[in-house]
Amino acid sequence: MQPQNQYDTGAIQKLDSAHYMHPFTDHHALAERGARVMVRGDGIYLWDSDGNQILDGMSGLWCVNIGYGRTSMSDAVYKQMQQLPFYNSFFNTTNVPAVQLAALLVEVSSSQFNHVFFTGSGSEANDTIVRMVRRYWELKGEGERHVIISRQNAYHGSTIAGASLGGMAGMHAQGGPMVPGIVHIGQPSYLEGGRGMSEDEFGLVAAGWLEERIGELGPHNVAAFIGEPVQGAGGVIIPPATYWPEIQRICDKYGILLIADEVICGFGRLGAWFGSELMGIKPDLIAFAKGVTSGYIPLGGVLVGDRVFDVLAGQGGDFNHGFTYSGHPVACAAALENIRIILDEQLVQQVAHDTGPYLKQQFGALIDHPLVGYADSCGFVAGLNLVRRKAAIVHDCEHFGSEQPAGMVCRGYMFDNGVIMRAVGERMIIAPPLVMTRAQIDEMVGRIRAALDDTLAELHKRGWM
Ligand code: PXG
Repeated sequence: MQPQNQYDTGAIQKLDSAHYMHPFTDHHALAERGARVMVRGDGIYLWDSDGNQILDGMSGLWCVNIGYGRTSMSDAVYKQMQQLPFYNSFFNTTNVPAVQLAALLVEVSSSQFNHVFFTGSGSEANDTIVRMVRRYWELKGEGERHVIISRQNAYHGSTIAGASLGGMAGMHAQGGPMVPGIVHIGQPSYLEGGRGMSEDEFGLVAAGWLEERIGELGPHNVAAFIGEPVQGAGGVIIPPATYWPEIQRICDKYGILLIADEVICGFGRLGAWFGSELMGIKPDLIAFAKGVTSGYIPLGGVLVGDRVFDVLAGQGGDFNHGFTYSGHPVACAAALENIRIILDEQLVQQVAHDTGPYLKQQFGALIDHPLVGYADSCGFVAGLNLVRRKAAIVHDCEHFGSEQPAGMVCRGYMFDNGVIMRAVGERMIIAPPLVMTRAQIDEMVGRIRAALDDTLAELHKRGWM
């Protein structure tokens, strides 16, 4: 344990705001407030430079699946750095960790996957997928099939193709024009679009938007559909059970490639190795990142189904695509150790059969709080909606006004109560480390409840309730 007072927080914050340009950040506001400086992690807890202990309900950024402070991870990385810190996979060369990891990923994924392409991040994985999908149809002699259908409020990354695939209005509004040939349909958000329907009815309606759009575009122009099994950054949007099987049926009907972006949902997050298994679909391509190394070292990639691989590796010659760090030996060594831990500790089964159902029960019980209008979870992602006035039918709940950012107020009280929970508008979301125990779930939910109480008192004081 390090001494708590060795950091000069003010000095670090000053230097931070002088030189460090942060992702997705209003630097004017950051300079005024100063950044929280994280200095240490162990298990499910973080410590900041002022010595505060915080329970990390977000696994870093949806990624530290095995928790912090795993010395076998640092050992694996150290050993690989000493042995061979880098070599590329171009020009007929390979390296042992990359080969072993590709084989292991094939083993833990479903049977259509026999090949893996490595990238450095989830965004690069999705960029790779755009190029793979379009190349696939060129090689099939159907080059006009280039349109990729995605969804509003999806998140697929921050590179130009990632942002274009994503459905975040705020991202499309900046740095355009976006990549052509990408269109968006509505998201399967029951809260947003399901008024007057059961969840299952709404799932079929939302999937039907795909078929409608294919009809408008002409099926011969459509290359693929991409979606996150559960939308993460968009606010943990858990689709009705009927949604994904219907999407699969529609893709099959028109011969369209199905892509699952599992950057968040992969590696046990939903209580299955990949979210697509849980949703009962058989994607042709899977984008992964985050949980593949639990974030200890950056790594991403694409699981390439046989349907696509057989064409790309057929008569077409080189697929002219790749990164310096594709198959980076140190990142692959980290992933191998991370997956060994997930397997040895049976974390996927634990989330599926023990802690996931327990989280559903304990987190779901927050619905009795006067601020909570809706709460749901899937494996180890969960969200609740803050409302001004509750109603028996969720669509009748009264919302806060646009000048009343209740989610941001609540997020502050979460920090003050020692738990990290994210706010997406009025929806408060978590994605805890998969190693979290039942007792730690109780502790987390207790802290969340205390923060909700503080938020309620504050909102009354402000006259927002
Ligand atoms: N796809 C999905 C589904 C993601 O969640 C990416 C792709 C991009 O991965 P990289 O490694 O390039 O960041 C992500 C990343 C948030 C948040 O606010 C979520 C992500 C990234 C940044 C912020 O929840 N997910």
